[in-house]
Amino acid sequence: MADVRRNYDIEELGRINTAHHFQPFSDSKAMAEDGGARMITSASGVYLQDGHGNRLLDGMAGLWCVNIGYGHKELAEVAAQQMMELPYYNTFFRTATPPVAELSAKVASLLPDNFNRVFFSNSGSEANDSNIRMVHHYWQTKGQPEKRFIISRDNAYHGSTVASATLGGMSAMHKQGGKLVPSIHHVMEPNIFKFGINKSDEEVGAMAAKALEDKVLELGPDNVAAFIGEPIQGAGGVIVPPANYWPEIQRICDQYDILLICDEVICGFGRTGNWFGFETLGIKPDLITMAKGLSSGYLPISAIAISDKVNDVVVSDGGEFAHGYTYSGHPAACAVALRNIEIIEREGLVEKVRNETGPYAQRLLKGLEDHPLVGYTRGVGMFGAFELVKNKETRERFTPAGKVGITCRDHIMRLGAIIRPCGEAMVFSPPLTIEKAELDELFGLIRQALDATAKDWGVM
Ligand code: PXG
Repeated sequence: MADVRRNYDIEELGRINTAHHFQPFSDSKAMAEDGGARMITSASGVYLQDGHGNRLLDGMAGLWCVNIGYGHKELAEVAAQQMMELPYYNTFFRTATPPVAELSAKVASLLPDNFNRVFFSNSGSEANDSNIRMVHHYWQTKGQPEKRFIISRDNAYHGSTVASATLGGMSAMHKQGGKLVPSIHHVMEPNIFKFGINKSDEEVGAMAAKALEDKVLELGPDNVAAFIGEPIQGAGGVIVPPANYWPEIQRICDQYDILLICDEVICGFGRTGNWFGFETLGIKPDLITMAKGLSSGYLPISAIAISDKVNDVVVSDGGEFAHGYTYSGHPAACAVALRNIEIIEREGLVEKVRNETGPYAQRLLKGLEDHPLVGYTRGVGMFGAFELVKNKETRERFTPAGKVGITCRDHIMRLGAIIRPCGEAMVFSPPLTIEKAELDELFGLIRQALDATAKDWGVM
């Protein structure tokens, strides 16, 4: 376990954090009343250390991103080396740097042969904004500017900027002014648990795919530019779609000449047991969003990968793409991402998840189905979810909505691990380096947390 490296005054830090830090996705008032934020001070492998000396098994890999686990010193070393040699130079106006060139080629080498070009941003949200810009650039260059609508799904998460929050399907975000781009439309998600009462998985898959086709016909196929989806929705609750869903979506996109964007921000870089979720789900995207596992979160960087189909149009006839960020292809972030990919390769993490620890984790997850609170489990590779229910037969939920998930989260934190509620679905997504013994520990704690939650809610 990592030492606490600095002699922090945790109480004082907590006080100034509460006073001055406006935290993302947090209710500052409620947090202050509950004693403020938990300070995480160091980490190693799959374990975090907090300011009060507690050790926590990080069942979420940070925010679904620390794929190689914590404490890889060589990433700090390549960042330091790059920052001493060249801390910054931009990639606008025909300049580049060695790390951005190398990372572009490396990312392209991980993708199917029809992907040969990569554009860089700094977060998943920005990358999705870039995808929207790219889609419009493509159809305008092709002389079909009326193809302008982008279709996404309810309960999708694609980011937090104005455009990416609109693209997402999170109603809480939309309610706070996060639905301002009028050309973005949403259709139902392929959620078996939510829509599958008295229906087969295939019926849910067919119904959700038909929702896309209906929307395309309603908007007019000549007006629809793109469809975006995570192969498996992450923040929505690790929604593993029915097997017939993506083949139908692919058919619809092909038939109506609609670009298909796979948001691989969570699924990418080994999470599903392949380098990318589109491989696991058998999807042929035209554009790909990546972030998180691209650098395992050690530095911020994201990318969109551009298929030859899109590239050939925008590069041959599109002229200058009037889009980019000051830090697109930041040299230190690129150097770190490059080494991160090398570590994933060197440690065989994709194969480990596919063949060894992924199936093991999924067996442990399935094993929770005998618990009175667990109404359904789902997962692939090294992530998954279990649904908390009051009644397993009817799938009746506890009321008020969302509260039982918080109880379960609080119990597991108290016991020494982090997993996260997405409403009533508890999700886990640990570093891909997690070992079987650590998975045993995680699921042991989950079971204890479930028992404690059941007691609190009067079930056991
Ligand atoms: N696409 C997907 C699929 C994501 O999961 C983004 C885009 C946006 O990435 P940035 O780097 O802009 O955050 C994400 C991010 C959660 C949670 O609570 C999930 C994300 C971010 C923050 C919280 O599950 N996913």
